[in-house]
Amino acid sequence: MVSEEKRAEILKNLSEGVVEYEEDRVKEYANIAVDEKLDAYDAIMNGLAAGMEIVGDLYDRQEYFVPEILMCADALYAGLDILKPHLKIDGSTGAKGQVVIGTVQGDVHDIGKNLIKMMFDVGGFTVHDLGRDVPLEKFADEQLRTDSEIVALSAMMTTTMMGMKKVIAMIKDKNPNVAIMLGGAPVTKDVATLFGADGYAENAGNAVQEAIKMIGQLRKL
Ligand code: B12
Repeated sequence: MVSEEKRAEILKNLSEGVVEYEEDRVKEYANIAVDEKLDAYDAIMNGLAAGMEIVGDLYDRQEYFVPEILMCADALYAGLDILKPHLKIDGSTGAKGQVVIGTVQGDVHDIGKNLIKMMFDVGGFTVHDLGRDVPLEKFADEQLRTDSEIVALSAMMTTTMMGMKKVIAMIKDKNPNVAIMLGGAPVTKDVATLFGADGYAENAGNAVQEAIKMIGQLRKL
């Protein structure tokens, strides 16, 4: 077990490494996290993703602009590459099903979506990642093509979030037995319910459990 002091040091350096876009520092501390057997999920969410939250605040305050943010994202991904193979999540035994995932049309934010994708991967799902700025009908087409049980949609802007409602209608129209899950900063549980989604998760931590719950309900029908 890693000491509380060491854990704090690792998380601080991962977070600061992302904020200062220091890829080498992030890689160094991601490796230290692995050597010290710090839980990879803890390192990712409370280190790397926590750093990205600070980056968000700096962007809001106009201290950081697009170039800085992209360099911060590179640092985050460098850490993810090292930590992902060590990630273990509850119930990660055996295949769970298939999920189509993507960020909706007009929206290029994909850092959060990629974290969710990673959780599904590690959780034993087969993931069909459509990427970002995905034309709305493509979600319905890909669901039909792959016969996936779940479609997971991400949106980071209030404007693009509205596209989710259209996707839900399109998919339910073609195949009502698909569980649709929403997420992203502007999305709330109320929005998800209002749009007719089957599930919602605020972050990567509960996304897979929520998905497993949705599949269970689907199979009962
Ligand atoms: C990084 C970033 C960018 C990067 C994106 C890089 C990339 N490849 O993703 C760049 C610089 C390209 C960018 C561009 C723009 N951005 Co921007 N961006 C951000 C920023 C700073 C951080 C987002 C982020 O990555 N967070 C870290 C991740 C880990 O968190 P997350 O995305 O929230 O994901 C978590 C949860 O939401 C959830 N989740 C996410 N998706 C899903 C999906 C499912 C199914 C589930 C279950 C859960 C889930 O789980 C994730 C992990 O826990 C936010 C500010 C903020 N505070 O959010 C603005 C922000 C989202 N951007 C914004 C804007 C306006 C823009 C631009 C229009 C700016 C411009 N004027 O050019 C453009 C838009 C371009 C476009 N058409 O999409 C606004 C949106 C405002 C709004 N409410 O509509 C924000 C909120 C900033 C602000 N306060 O103004 N941006």
